[in-house]
Amino acid sequence: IYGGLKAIPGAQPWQVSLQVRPKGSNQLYRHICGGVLIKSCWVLTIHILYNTKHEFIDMQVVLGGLTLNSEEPTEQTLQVEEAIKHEDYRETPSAVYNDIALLRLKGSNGVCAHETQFVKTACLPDAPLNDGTECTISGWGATENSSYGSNHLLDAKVMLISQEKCSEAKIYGSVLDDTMFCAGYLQGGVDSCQGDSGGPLTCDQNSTHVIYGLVSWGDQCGRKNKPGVYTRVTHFLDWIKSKTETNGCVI
Ligand code: 4AZ
Repeated sequence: IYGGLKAIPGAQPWQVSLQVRPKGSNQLYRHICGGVLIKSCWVLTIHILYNTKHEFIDMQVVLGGLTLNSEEPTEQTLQVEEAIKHEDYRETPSAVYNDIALLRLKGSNGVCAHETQFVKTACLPDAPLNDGTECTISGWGATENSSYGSNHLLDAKVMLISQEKCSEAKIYGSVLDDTMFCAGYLQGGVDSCQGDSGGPLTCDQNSTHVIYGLVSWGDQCGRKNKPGVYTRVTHFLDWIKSKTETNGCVI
């Protein structure tokens, strides 16, 4: 996150760190991208693992933590049972389309993550929000000071930018489609970046936090006229429901 601040404990309780290590190794798990807890056993994320051979990696998700290099008592670590990719995912040199995936977590009796002050689900949005709405992004990705990312979870406020504005020639031109939207500031500075991918852009809707976007792509980070591009979650509500069977924010 560029232009962010250290997240307050419990402020982003749906934030997931998706971590990998070589299969069967004793290596420490390494954070590769973000995700969002939407049900006790379901995490929403992006395509990041589409090219990974799952037989060669161990994957885990960590919930309820703020720092990557130390274990915190508030953390819950869960294994991934299944990764579901979107059938229409497509990547070109200039954009990523249908950039969404679901992870089903391992648990017992339908319970995986346990709700606490530090671990909660984000609700799915029920309708589009207005351009200019202020929303929140978070993650451990690259910052203006470190391309390696941040050890501490950072968050920042960004504004939803209209599709028309973001499709202007000096911004992203004609590559945008309705599976994505832009958010941030055209003057630059505050943005998501590499390592934040798959993580949340949440907004207030009817006094609840809804997961409105997933960090997807952009032309570098924090640059003037190159805001972050996010997967448009409202475009995928039927897809999400068909894969997870139900739409709710109760664990
Ligand atoms: C990336 O490389 C990436 N500024 C993520 C987000 C943005 C750009 C690049 C948005 O994963």
